[in-house]
Amino acid sequence: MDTSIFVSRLQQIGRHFPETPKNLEQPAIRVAVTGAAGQIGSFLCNFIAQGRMFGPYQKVILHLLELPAAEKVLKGLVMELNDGAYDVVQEIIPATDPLVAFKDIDVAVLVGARPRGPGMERSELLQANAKIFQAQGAALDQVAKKSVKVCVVGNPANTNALIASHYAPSIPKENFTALTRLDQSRAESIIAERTKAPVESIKNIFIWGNHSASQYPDTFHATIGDKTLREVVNDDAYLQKDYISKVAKRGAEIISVLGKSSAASAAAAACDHVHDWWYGTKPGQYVSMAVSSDKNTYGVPEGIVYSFPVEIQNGQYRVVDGIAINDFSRAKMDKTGKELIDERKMALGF
Ligand code: NAX
Repeated sequence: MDTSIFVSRLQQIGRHFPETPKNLEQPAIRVAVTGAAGQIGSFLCNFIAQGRMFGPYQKVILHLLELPAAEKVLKGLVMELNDGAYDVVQEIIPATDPLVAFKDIDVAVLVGARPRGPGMERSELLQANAKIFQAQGAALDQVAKKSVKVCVVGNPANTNALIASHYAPSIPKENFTALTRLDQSRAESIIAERTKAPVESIKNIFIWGNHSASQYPDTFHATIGDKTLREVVNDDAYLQKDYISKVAKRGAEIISVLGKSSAASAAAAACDHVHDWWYGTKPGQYVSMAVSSDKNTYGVPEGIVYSFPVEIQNGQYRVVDGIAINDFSRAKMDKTGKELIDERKMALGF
């Protein structure tokens, strides 16, 4: 865990602080969570309320969106959040209408999505989600702040982000992103387990492409302490085959062992994604975020939402440039890009 998060947790527990941190003077941040009463949504709301997304000094107003069928569960979640008496929560606005939930928001974490039903084809799943993200994109366009920062978690996350952006023409494309930070955390934790190195000593494993089985965790530029990751692991065959598939299939592995899908780790990754987008990354720290590919970076096709390594300052991310791409990486990056083009065609018809 990042030391600053650890320190902020301790401060949260302390409740009364001797100094007056700057954030106390900032207006409350309005953050919407969709699918709030679901597995990931409930963890996410609790984490935000405990200061994990914006720190312990920044007030938030939680806008929680659910389907009408889950309204009662949402009511229960709100009761529990109120009972937590969290310092950072200024107000909670539960809603079943996106036009209410997205009114004047600064941040949206779009978690609610249609899961894959039995016998459902991939194209049917994409089309069912296209309807949800079309409606939510249009609602964001109508009532959210034009500066709203959107992080899509609900799968297929990259293409859902693209759809929402497509139907929100008055909001810059750069404001629509999808979560691949969990894939990055998984990629780091698997290496930490194998090498016994502390997870915080592992830097700059990048996730390229889609949050799907085709994603490419690139270890060619990563380090562990003052050595290259490849030198420490000393097993190129593993890094180029089994490791890549282990990272990509970690979600399925969790389901097979736990009997349900990842929730707390996904919520923690969503907090880290938004936290770093809001406050910035540390010098030399790169994080994975799926973002609009419109700047024709690294030969990735335009018009998709593709995961790149980014660095962030003043609330603006920038794809890290100058990373050398070898033939192995090129092939993997092209494959995952092609899958995103296919998804776009199935969901949006172009
Ligand atoms: P759950 O089924 O527990 O919760 C989903 C919630 O969304 C439900 O409460 C449902 O009522 C609500 N919902 C559905 N459609 C909605 C809509 N149109 N508006 C508002 N609410 C809506 O699923 P959970 O385990 O929380 O997973 C949520 C999504 O995250 C899934 O699509 C899942 O595949 C995806 N994931 C994405 C990850 C990532 O890294 N990008 C990793 C974890 C997770 O697999």
